[in-house]
Amino acid sequence: MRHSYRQLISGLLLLAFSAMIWAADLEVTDARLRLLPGDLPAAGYFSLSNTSGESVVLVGAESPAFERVTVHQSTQDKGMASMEPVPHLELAPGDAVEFAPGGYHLMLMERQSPLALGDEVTVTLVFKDGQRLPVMFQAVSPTAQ
Ligand SMILES: [Cu+2]
Repeated sequence: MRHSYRQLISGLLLLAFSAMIWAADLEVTDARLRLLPGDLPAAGYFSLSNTSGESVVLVGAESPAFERVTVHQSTQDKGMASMEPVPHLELAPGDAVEFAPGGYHLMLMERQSPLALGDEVTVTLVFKDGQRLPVMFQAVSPTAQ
């Protein structure tokens, strides 16, 4: 009994340690969620930097607060604004990418419950190698950049 406890505890410590390494390798700052009225999708913006020695590939995101979250890129074609899904977004070691109006963004659809300005929402970024990075986004007004 005592033996299996010890194994359990060292297993947990190992888990905590790997989580710390992950968190140190990927850095997210300025995470905000631009709310639109009614059932319109919300847009998620942030900066992501890869401070690890290896490439990472963002393959998606999910949130308990929304039914669907997708990675999008806004584009301009002959003056027409549109957007397309981004199934893979690769960051080389030392690279950073900005999710901002007019470019990359998270599109969050079908709110599960009402959200107010200032609320905090967890969105988990999912990477190709299985890393999952939970990020706290703050709900901001539709006019915020
Ligand atoms: Cu979009």
